[in-house]
Amino acid sequence: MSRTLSTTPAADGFWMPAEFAPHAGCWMLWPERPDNWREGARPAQDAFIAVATAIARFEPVTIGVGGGQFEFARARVPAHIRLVELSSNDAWMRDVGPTFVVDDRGQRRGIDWRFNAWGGLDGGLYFPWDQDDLVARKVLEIESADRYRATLVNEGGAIHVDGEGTLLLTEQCVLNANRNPGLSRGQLEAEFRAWLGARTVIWLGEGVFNDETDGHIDNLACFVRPGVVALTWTDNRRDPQYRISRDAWERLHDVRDARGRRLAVHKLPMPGPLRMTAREARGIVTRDGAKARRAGERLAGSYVNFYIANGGVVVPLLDARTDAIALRRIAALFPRRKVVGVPGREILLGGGNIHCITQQVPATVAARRGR
Ligand code: KQY
Repeated sequence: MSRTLSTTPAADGFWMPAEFAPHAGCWMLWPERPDNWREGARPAQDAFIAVATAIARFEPVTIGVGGGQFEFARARVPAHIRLVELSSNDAWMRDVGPTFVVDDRGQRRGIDWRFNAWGGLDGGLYFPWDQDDLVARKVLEIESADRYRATLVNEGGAIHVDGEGTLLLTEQCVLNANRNPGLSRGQLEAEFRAWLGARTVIWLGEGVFNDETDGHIDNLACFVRPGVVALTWTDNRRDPQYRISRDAWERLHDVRDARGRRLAVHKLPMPGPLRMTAREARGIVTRDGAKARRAGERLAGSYVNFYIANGGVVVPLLDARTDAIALRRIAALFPRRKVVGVPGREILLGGGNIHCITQQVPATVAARRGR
């Protein structure tokens, strides 16, 4: 059973745990729309299967699949990965799925944010998005978790927390007039305190250059553990990413987190710059109501867009020139987890990466304590 609650998580003693805290599992969606994924989404489906298979080494994975492709997907996805029929407009579970919150009595609930396809009719990426906006609710039904229907437009990729009261956001996305017009920075901070249990909000400026989500934090920077942040970085001062990452670096060095700590910031190399090839662009169907994809367009590739699983980190492989160094640095940041690289280019062509297509279900605090 999943009740819809009219309170907020913080008022009920719930907070969002960090991604690096133990998980009960992971949710994904099946990509199929031909106006976002080339060649009828076949290469993207292979990439999603590789991600799901890598994550399933560490924790149970469920993929939501539209009814029309259920049998086809079942024949291709390994049997130990659960498939459930679930309609959606595209396949970004991070953004359309619930953000789970827990309390210290062993309960788990979910926040169902309002979703507007990254900007609604003012720069959003497709129309309609009605099925996406139902995904979180359906996942919460299947998980038997109570639901908070948020008043805010938000996406899971726009927030990162350390689980100890610190929230990382970008101004470019969260203050964008195409999300919650009329709410000031202060009002948004108060909202996120109520929804996520955050006490300290750290604002970075812009997200990764040319990121079509209006600069999601999950492509730019993330917490590795409390007090430690990974940041996408380039030393090339002529690259537009340099100014963005430099600004983030300075802001991260100026702040204290919710526990009063200074942050240690670790740089991950930026791949590329990567661009969509003519062949890749030709494979995508152009349709009214969906963002057009063009040859030569710069892709917002980033190694920060990884998924932290129980005992593992699943990292997108994006550029043979930088993959090895990125994997080494990530392995050094997570000495107790196995780092697994999975080809990420096909996911990047759709506008995001591994973090964007996954959503963790945290273990409850009681489960973590073995109760
Ligand atoms: O950054 C994410 N969390 C999602 C990327 C969505 C791209 C939509 N085409």
